[in-house]
Amino acid sequence: MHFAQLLPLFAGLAAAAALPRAESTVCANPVKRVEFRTLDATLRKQYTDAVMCLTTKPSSIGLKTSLYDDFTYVHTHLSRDIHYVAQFLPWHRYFTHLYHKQLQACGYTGPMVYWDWTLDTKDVAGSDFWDPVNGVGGNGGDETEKTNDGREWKCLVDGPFKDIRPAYSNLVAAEHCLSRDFFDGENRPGTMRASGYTPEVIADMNKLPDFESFEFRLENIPHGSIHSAVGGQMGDLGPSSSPNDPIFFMHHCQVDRLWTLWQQQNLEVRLKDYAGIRERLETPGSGNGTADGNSTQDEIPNPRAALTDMMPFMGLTGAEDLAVSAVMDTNSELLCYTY
Ligand SMILES: [Cu+2]
Repeated sequence: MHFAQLLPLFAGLAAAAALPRAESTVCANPVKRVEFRTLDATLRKQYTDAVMCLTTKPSSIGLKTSLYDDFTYVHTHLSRDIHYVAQFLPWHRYFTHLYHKQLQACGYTGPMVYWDWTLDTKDVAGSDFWDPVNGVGGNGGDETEKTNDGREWKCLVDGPFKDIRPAYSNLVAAEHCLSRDFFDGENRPGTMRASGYTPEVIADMNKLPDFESFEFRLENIPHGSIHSAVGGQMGDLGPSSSPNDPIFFMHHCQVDRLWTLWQQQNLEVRLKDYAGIRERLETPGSGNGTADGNSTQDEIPNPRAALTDMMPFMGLTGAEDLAVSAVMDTNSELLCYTY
């Protein structure tokens, strides 16, 4: 074969390498995810009905509790592996995707939905997102329930989810009412920490140049502000049973949307940009000790993340553990959605 004959091949390879996506792995018709409030009344009802349907289905991981509770159970048990580490974004991306699939199995025919909280920052507590009929229901009321892990929950008073009885509180089996407790750290509801997720804050975050700084900002500021502002189960910090509140998934869909939009600014680089801490090691003397018993007071650096890192899902809805690289691109055969 002459060198000249190889040239077109080389040229072809170079062009393929320059494309951010390999043709063969791109999905044909990515589904466009939308803001919850833009669903028409029929789809909105389908969505909330499908959430309720999850509470009537058996566990996918052999528990005595429902499929609904599986999501909380898995999230709580993996809490330390999936928060304040690089995996935070890809793990919750796939978790939300698995949830959407189960909603579909329960009759929901629309796309996964997000709650774009940047639309509500002028008056978060007064937002129509909380509408009892067209929204997700509002704040918890005066009625409370105590669980045997020492918590007291302000029960929801309205909305499509008010009768849900989550089975777990952190790692404890403790059935209780669904709860919210709007709080900004000083006042109830106060501003609901809106300064952490205004359009300006998000625009500023979008300028961050690399995954590690972007992930850190997104997880700690907007994501964390919403969790603590909504309170109740959403405010439940590690080991977190926050998926108890169905709005968890609309919140994480929005977090995933922001990551995707950030990736879209430079697909070629950002579909592969993944870095940060792989796992948070136990500090010596904090309980677990070191595996070899060779306890030392020296700082052990947290191991660094890589695209080949495997994400655990504990068999949730039959899912296998997955490499981070498998979910970097939402426009893939596996995920097949866009925003
Ligand atoms: Cu989480």
